[in-house]
Amino acid sequence: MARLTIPAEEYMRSGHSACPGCAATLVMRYVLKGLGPNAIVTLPACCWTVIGTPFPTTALNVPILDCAFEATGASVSGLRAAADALGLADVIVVGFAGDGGTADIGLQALSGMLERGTDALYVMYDNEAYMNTGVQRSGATPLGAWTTTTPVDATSRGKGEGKKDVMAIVAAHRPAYAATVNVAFPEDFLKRVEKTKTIRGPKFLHAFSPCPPGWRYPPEKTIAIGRLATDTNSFPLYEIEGGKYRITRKLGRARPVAEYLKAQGRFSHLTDAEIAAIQSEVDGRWARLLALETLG
Ligand SMILES: Cc1ncc(C[n+]2csc(CCOP(=O)(O)OP(=O)(O)O)c2C)c(N)n1
Repeated sequence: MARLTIPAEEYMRSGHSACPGCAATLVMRYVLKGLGPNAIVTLPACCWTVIGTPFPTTALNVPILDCAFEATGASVSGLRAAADALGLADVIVVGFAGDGGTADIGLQALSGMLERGTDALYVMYDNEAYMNTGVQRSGATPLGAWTTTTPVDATSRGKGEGKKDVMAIVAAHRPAYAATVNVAFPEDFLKRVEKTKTIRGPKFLHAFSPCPPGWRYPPEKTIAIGRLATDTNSFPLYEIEGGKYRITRKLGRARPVAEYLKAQGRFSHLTDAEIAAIQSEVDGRWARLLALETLG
């Protein structure tokens, strides 16, 4: 199989204010590498506004528009309309938001953008909690995870609910393209980004984004944790194009989910029985994904 050449150009500057080991910086770096210099990024309140735009500096070599927490999808549609009105057909509008700003408070705006058929890319970088404000649970926080609002104490065992299936919600809008990507697999990531450039209409990337302080693991383990997420089927890589599902990284045999969970402090309280329940939930999701791929 032909290997992809990763573009040498950088649109993210080396100076920024992310935590060490922050995968969200790699998500932005790979997205912009794949899109090139014509991107305009709109960001809501999230870690990335702090990482990228501490006044009066910027960490990006492309324009950035900050928007309200709930408004990314609307901001994307507005920027596309403005670019079209100015005859700037080459501009690539990118909405870039966290899981809280996408799966929870920004869901309505995202739905509107998808339903209107806005020709743009929306990227949800998923660190599985509201990290910027101190690790509060979001709809995308997985079952059993410790957060500051789902503590581990006499009355609580971490988050009691499962992770919201944002890809399924997006797929229900029948977008032009949607895919999951993971910073631990940069070539696959770049292929998905490059593909979005060839497709008109609304595109969505669900980007897995490990977070050392929020997930409680050492910063140098970000890529290893990212690999484990996909290699245990906790975060499978797949795309949906024209309604057809295709798994983009298929494993002979997945590793046990326990390996992924035990690498992170946020899951350190889980018993063997709780881990077995999470394994069976992961197995069920994987079987459903295989069935969706078979449906074609
Ligand atoms: C309407 C509104 N409510 C709350 C906030 C406070 N706030 C700013 S960022 C943030 C968390 C964002 O979480 P997420 O979207 O998951 O991104 P992350 O911080 O994890 O990168 C919150 C609650 C806000 N700015 N606006």
